[in-house]
Amino acid sequence: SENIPHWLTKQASLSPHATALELEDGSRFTFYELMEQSQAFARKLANQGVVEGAKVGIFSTNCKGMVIAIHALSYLHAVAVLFNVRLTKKELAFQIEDADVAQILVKDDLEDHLRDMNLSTKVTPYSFVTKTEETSHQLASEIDLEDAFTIMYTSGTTGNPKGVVHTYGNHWWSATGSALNIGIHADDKWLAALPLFHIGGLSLLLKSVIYGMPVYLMEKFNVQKVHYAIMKCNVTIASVVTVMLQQLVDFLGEGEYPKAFRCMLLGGGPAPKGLLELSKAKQIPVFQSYGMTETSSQIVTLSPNDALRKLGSAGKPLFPAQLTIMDADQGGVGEIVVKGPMVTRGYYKNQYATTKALKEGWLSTGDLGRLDGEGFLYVVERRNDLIISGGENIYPSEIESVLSSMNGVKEVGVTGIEDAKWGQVPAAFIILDGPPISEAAIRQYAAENVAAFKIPKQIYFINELPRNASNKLLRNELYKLIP
Ligand code: S0N
Ligand code: AMP
Ligand code: MG
Ligand code: MG
Ligand code: MG
Repeated sequence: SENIPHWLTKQASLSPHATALELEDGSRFTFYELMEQSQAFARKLANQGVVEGAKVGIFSTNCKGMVIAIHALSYLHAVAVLFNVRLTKKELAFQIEDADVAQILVKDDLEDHLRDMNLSTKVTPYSFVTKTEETSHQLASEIDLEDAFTIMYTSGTTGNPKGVVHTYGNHWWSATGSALNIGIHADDKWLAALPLFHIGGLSLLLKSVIYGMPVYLMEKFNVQKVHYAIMKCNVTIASVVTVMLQQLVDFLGEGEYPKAFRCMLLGGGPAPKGLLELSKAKQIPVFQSYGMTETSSQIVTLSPNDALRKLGSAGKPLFPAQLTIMDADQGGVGEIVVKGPMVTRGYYKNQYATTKALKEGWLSTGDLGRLDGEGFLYVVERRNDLIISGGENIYPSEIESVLSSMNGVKEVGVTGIEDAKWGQVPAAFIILDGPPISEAAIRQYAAENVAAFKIPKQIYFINELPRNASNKLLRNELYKLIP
């Protein structure tokens, strides 16, 4: 084991009066207050039956209660399983079962949503925990960097989603690696408009505790509100996905952000070159990055010094990380393989997937890329035909298998098509083997099975799917079938 002091207790001792959290209503909480409230919540959770090592689900949009719940679980050495609130009942039920979730903490206003799902797992609203009496439970004073802290689900080409396990050490090194690139300034304030249930959001919350830096927490992204936070609330760094940056750039118009705003950390998917050029023209300090749930957020980032010179590159691996391109073709393009202490040790209870992805600490990302002469990474193609819509992942194979299971549907091919707002959206190409089915019926069936952002935006009824000699579906030729 490799123990350090509990990070929130430590920060509350180092900078008790410093602001940890600032909310949209202007309220602020210091590290000392955050520690006290998280510890109290932990003692109440202990009374609610949360034991060491328990997997506790969190179903929540961003709010103070979510922040406290996350820290409270660390005081109990419990593991937080963070759910995407956009999931359908089926998707959620799978993750709950797979992660051995003992109970789910839910933001009060989402409780009905979960109740409607009629899950068999105990569901506890934040306010119910708050009303519980505290036990005199012994809380963790140390963190073991090798212990698991969070689990987040990610899909794959085939089969079911996998629970990516993050240790405390993964988060610690992710925060450290980022600081060694972006730096830590005394006046920093990091804007959280990304959901905390994805790693891009969660990672900045943990940076706050590790750096002693305030987070400006937003319940959900809203272009006016983010613009306001950057212009008026002394935010110096913001994490965004492409669709957010696009809206911000449009909203900024001829204006300019304050000089103190020093980093727009862009991640979660590709960024169109035009958007990067536009951002450059407006002097928005965009830091492109490459990362994934498995790498506990960015693992490659373009530093400010190189940002303009290397537009379109995702940068260089962070200080603690290594990167190589495997089986490169003549143009130097091959699979991106990464290693570092921020890389997950594996998928929850899934040795098969873990062994397949990780070899001696090297993670096969499945993404294709190349390095230029100076070692800058260019991501060329995403893994497994992955579609990224507004920062959310969609695997064509998942939609294909869902739609194929519909009565009267014979075969399905799904591919991403360009979308002005979301970057990409899924389109389905369907062969029927019975009477005609309406598009609405197909969308309805999809809606029962998969999150709304995965429902095909375009549906085409066709007679034949493009396949190669060995009958493999050629997804990148599907677009040719669009009439
Ligand atoms: C873009 C967001 C905010 C859009 O959601 P919004 O506006 O809140 O939508 P709603 O009002 O809830 O719904 C309105 C309609 O829009 C549909 N919809 C919502 N989202 C999507 C979507 N993504 N694609 C398609 N449709 C969508 C709804 O279904 C609804 O439709 P109807 O009315 O028909 O039901 C939201 O999508 C969002 O928050 N996206 C970002 C998610 C995210 O965090 N992605 C990143 C994941 N990856 C990582 O975390 C790893 C990389 C990383 O760590 C990182 C990433 C970014 C920056 C920094 C880092 C880092 O390294 O630190
Ligand atoms: P997630 O685990 O949901 O964050 O998804 C990570 C995936 O997003 C990666 O495996 C890539 O396919 C894609 N991705 C992340 N960063 C970039 C980037 N800079 N350019 C292209 N694709 C990216
Ligand atoms: Mg994912
Ligand atoms: Mg995702
Ligand atoms: Mg089904």
